Amino acid sequence: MRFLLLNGPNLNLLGSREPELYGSETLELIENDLIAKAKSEGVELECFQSNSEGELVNCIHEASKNNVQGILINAGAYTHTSIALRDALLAVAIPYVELHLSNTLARESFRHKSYLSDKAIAIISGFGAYSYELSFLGLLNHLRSHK
Ligand code: CA2
Repeated sequence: MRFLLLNGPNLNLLGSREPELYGSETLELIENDLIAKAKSEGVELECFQSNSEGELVNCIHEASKNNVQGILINAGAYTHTSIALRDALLAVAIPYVELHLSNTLARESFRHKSYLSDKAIAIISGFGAYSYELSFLGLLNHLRSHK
């Protein structure tokens, strides 16, 4: 099986700023841990981060050509603004899990709106870096039981 992990704007700064909010692990560490976890489950995990909405859309299009079966996405602030990302995910029709480090519903009201949630398999929010592992396990379980 092949999965894609997508990270949106500013998540490249993880580990360097605001550790009280987003934890002290770098994105590279989170990605490498998840690649190893995925490998142990027989899943090939591709990782991509961009601060640009268009690049994220292009990566979702590529996922469809590359036979990606599931997507884990932390779209960062684009979660709350991007109809383009929503449309891309719906266009390729690849099952996805929306994930967040923080509990977005416990934060400012502008973070309560998500353009991705209602079409996601599930939402994992608030477990810090562990949200990535939980999302991976949930997506894997979902796809194995919905063959
Ligand atoms: O909690 C999450 O994972 C978020 O997707 C993070 C986004 C935020 O806009 C969403 O509402 C919730 C912000 C990512 C910013 O990442 C930083 C990492 C380190 C230092 C500064 C920002």
